[in-house]
Amino acid sequence: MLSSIIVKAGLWLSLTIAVAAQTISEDPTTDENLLQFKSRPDIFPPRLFVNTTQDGVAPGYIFMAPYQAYQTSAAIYEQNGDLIWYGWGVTGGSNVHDFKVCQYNGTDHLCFFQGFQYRGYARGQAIIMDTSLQTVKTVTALNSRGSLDQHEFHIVGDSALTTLYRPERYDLSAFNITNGEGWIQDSIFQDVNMTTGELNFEWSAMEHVALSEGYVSPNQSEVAGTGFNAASPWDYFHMNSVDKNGDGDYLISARHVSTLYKINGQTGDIIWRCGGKLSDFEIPNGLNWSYQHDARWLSQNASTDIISFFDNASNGFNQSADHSAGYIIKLNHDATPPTVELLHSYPAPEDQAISASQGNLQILNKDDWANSNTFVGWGSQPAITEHAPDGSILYRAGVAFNGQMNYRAYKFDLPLTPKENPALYTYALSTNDDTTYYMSWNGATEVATWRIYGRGACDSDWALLNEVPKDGFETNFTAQGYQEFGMVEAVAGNGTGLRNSTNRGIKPFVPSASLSQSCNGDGCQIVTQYGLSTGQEVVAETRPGCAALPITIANTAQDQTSNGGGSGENKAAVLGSSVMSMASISVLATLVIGLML
Ligand SMILES: *[C@@H]1O[C@H](CO)[C@@H](O)[C@H](O)[C@H]1NC(C)=O
Ligand SMILES: *[C@@H]1O[C@H](CO)[C@@H](O)[C@H](O)[C@H]1NC(C)=O
Ligand SMILES: *[C@@H]1O[C@H](CO)[C@@H](O)[C@H](O)[C@H]1NC(C)=O
Ligand SMILES: *[C@@H]1O[C@H](CO)[C@@H](O)[C@H](O)[C@H]1NC(C)=O
Ligand SMILES: *[C@@H]1O[C@H](CO)[C@@H](O)[C@H](O)[C@H]1NC(C)=O
Ligand SMILES: *[C@@H]1O[C@H](CO)[C@@H](O)[C@H](O)[C@H]1NC(C)=O
Ligand SMILES: *[C@@H]1O[C@H](CO)[C@@H](O)[C@H](O)[C@H]1NC(C)=O
Ligand SMILES: *[C@@H]1O[C@H](CO)[C@@H](O)[C@H](O)[C@H]1NC(C)=O
Ligand SMILES: *[C@@H]1O[C@H](CO)[C@@H](O)[C@H](O)[C@H]1NC(C)=O
Ligand SMILES: *[C@@H]1O[C@H](CO)[C@@H](O)[C@H](O)[C@H]1NC(C)=O
Ligand SMILES: *[C@@H]1O[C@H](CO)[C@@H](O)[C@H](O)[C@H]1NC(C)=O
Ligand SMILES: CC(=O)N[C@H]1CO[C@H](CO)[C@@H](O)[C@@H]1O
Repeated sequence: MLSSIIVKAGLWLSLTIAVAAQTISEDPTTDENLLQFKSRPDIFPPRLFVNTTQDGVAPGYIFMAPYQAYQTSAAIYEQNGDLIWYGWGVTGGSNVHDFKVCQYNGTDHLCFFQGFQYRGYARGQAIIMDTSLQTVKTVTALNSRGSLDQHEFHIVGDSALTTLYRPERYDLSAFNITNGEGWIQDSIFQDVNMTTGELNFEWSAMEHVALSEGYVSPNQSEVAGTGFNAASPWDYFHMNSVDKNGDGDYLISARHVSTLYKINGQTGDIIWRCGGKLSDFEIPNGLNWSYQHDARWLSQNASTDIISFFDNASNGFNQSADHSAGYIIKLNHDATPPTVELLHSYPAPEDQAISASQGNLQILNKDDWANSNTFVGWGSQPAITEHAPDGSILYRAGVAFNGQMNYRAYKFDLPLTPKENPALYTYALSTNDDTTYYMSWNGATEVATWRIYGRGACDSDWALLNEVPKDGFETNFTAQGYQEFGMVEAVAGNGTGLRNSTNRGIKPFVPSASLSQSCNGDGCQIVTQYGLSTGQEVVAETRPGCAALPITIANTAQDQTSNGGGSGENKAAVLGSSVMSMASISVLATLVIGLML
């Protein structure tokens, strides 16, 4: 019995890995779908291809977290596709989902889920970073529930709303599981008070929704589960979003029942169902949705709910419309029976296949949703679009359709100044040649120019060689003559020096006389096989640098006094400069977001 469970789990796991392995590049250095940078050889972020940009696109940066890629993490891009931040290595060693700006402790933060994924669900934790890209808080499962699932991490006021997927033993003999115990995947959400860390509320599908509401039978789809064991429980409900209103009630979306539910925040009772087998609303002919995601209240009172959601319209084997689409619907409770009306739809591009899973709809200006641009993430199709209020497409981009997926995508305008310092790589063909600088600052949004410094020895003063405009994620500059040590300073548009690369200085990579035959002024060829022996003796050579100096930051007094210090973010800051820039950024961020939403 036990061994057969292990064998099944093992087989299932190897299938999952086999599926994933297909999509991962073996050699990222030759993969056109990945970005590469000389100053950050550790990261290979997915390349964002921009296919359409038209007038009327809202300002902001694109937040995604593509997975089934060579590396998987949170990514921020400029609208032109340039990278701003790739979180590989600092977001944790597994998939990231639902990466977005959130409000924590009264200021803008970054929120995401991080965990191990098993087909349609995951096990992990929720993470909050400040605008210096440092983790300040994690949210975990409470009430003996193990770990969180990927589908939701949504902060409303001081409530953190999370989902949990839990295998539970269940008598499934009615479904022909008669040889032993059956298993279902319960869908749970929790509401955690962020101030106290206490559990406000918890709701379980198993306690409120019968198995017969589901459209997906055991083993019927790739994520349904057989119902045979804890590694493959039957996922009859599949909760995928949770929202909360001012009355303390909840709106949830569940994919395998194609239903939106309003849940009483005191008793857990279902107040109404919209869609699915037991809909309390009459749904007009032609308005069919199914397997939907990301249901959000836009406005809500006793007579009317306005709700936005993403209609997958398919789960890969049962389709309710030609295309996936973003929808805004109006529920009218005063009609008898209550009705649903489609107010807006944001359909997928004609030539884009239906999204088989995942996806989301972001109303960019929720206060004026009827006249707002909308931003759509197409889930299993790792594409994004921005739509004008009439639904027409203003912007279209995506990472390569090579097996990568992206659960949710967003657009936000938020200034970021990382705690990490800028990165620099320098190169010279010989010590008689010019020196090329390659500089980047992963996560920085405020850099306009780079100041280039050089010096001949550790005890010399830095000479300012030039100041050049920032050019995408990584800027290069060729300085005249050989620079034994290099340093760069990131400079804001107002001329303020924001941060330096390491003040020890960086020594150039200089090929030896024999190696330099494979190099030119721009660098050396990429190696693909071992060459012939040069006959040289192997020397255990080191490349000594200068000692690190304490970092002193000039002129932060004004900014510190004007903000009074004491923000939660400051705790994470070590350097004076981080304190300065983060405090002022919080203020700026609040202004920018205030204008946008
Ligand atoms: C259970 O088995 C019966 C008889 O073979 C079959 O008709 C029915 O469809 C099965 N039910 C399920 C849920 O597989
Ligand atoms: C969270 O706890 C604080 C402090 O007890 C309380 O003031 C607040 O109302 C709570 N929030 C929620 C959503 O329960
Ligand atoms: C397909 O979806 C429709 C409507 O959502 C439902 O009535 C039908 O039972 C589903 N079919 C299957 C095989 O799941
Ligand atoms: C589950 O579905 C897969 C794919 O259709 C099929 O190969 C497999 O035999 C099914 N498993 C069981 C136990 O019926
Ligand atoms: C809803 O489904 C019906 C039947 O499958 C189809 O004819 C109709 O076009 C669909 N409506 C929409 C809005 O796609
Ligand atoms: C309820 O909301 C709807 C839609 O926003 C609005 O038209 C209506 O006037 C509101 N009703 C009340 C009583 O506030
Ligand atoms: C964008 O264009 C590229 C190259 O033509 C294509 O491979 C890709 O599928 C397109 N992506 C989207 C989201 O349309
Ligand atoms: C200059 O710009 C930076 C980055 O946007 C900002 O943090 C700083 O407050 C500005 N300084 C002045 C004096 O405006
Ligand atoms: C960077 O280093 C230069 C040279 O030492 C110095 O003048 C400048 O103030 C430093 N900039 C910052 C932001 O620390
Ligand atoms: C420097 O950057 C420019 C613009 O991105 C690029 O075209 C050029 O190839 C780069 N030069 C070197 C030496 O890498
Ligand atoms: C929240 O912010 C307040 C005031 O800015 C600060 O005193 C407090 O420490 C912060 N709390 C957390 C948990 O970061
Ligand atoms: C989450 C979800 O239901 N995704 C489905 C959307 O539609 C496509 C295409 O049919 C399916 O493959 C996905 O599984």
